[in-house]
Amino acid sequence: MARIKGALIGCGFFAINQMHAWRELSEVEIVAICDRDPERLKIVGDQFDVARRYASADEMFAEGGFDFVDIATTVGSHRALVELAALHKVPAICQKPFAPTLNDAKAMVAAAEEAGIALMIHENFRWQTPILAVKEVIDSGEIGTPFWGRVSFRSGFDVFSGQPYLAKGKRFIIEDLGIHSLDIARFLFGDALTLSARTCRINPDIAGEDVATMMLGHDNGVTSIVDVSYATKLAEEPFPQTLIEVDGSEGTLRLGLGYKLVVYGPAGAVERDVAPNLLPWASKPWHNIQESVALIQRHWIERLASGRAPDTSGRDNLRTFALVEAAYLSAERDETIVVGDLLR
Ligand code: NAD
Ligand code: 89V
Repeated sequence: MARIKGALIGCGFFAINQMHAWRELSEVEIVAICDRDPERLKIVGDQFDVARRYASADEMFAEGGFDFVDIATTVGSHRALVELAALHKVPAICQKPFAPTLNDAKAMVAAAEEAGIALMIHENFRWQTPILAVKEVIDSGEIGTPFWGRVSFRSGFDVFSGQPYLAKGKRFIIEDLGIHSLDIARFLFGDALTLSARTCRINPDIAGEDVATMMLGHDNGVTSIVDVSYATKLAEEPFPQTLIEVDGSEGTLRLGLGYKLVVYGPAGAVERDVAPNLLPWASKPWHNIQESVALIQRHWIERLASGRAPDTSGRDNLRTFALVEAAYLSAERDETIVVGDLLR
């Protein structure tokens, strides 16, 4: 059977994970790569044995010969590259954050829909094994109907060594990391009607906020707290674990440190180990994220084949991105934001 041919743009820090995950899928072949930095192009081209290498995405699209494109560049180039994919009618995956602004993201969704191409945002955190386990418990009804939740990511990890650009942006933790946590809150508790947020910057060497606390009022009555911090110095560094609490009408669940999930229901308490798999190419502590990359890429290939929209399609991700915009607006104005107003 012919393999599905892909092309990748952006051969930086995170793309290495994406290339490993593509190589794991026997039905996929990455036939072309692109990066404006010749050194990165050579490193990734040599490591993954890709012959077709381009400094310009325009040139790569002009020559074509691939069934989808995987955009792994930083946010500033996302809109132009997704619009280029739409122009050439090539289905596209775009890394998070979707775009610099919600208006850019809306324009990207419109371009993809007009061109009739699939667009998936690489929002991988909901694909982490422990998060999938939490979702399964909620859906099973074991703890009854959820009425309160917390999605928490608190760390003192030096994220800037691998991703130095994160220290420079006026927006930092909500746009980069909180976006994942907000998407998890949507995944577990549904869409949000309202959001209020407070932020602060503790690290004096960066430009953006590194602490944020957000309260979401979900459509179905659930209230959730989404709290993120890169200024939290703990005895045991949890990076990159997301901790979850859910209170339901019949019980509770707690996803704690070390990927331990405790479910307490009418039958008593049960503790489960929901640790992610350590894939052959992965390394701790990143293995949780790395496995989710493999899972979301498999999901893309399945949905490409079936013609169904991916779970984190561009249209779906507008709702996650609206929460990011709402959080910055709320923190700036010190008021609660009605999320639906941003999506009109
Ligand atoms: P990076 O700076 O290490 O790599 C980006 C690469 O893209 C660079 O090599 C750069 O030269 C290239 N590039 C930029 N614009 C280009 C263009 N127009 N044409 C060709 N090449 C171009 O960045 P990174 O840390 O790998 O992050 C990339 C994206 O991945 C970001 O959006 C980031 O938020 C995201 N990311 C996601 C996760 C996740 O878990 N989903 C984790 C880390 C990073
Ligand atoms: O998602 C990201 O871009 C990363 C990390 C997972 C470390 O937050 O910054």
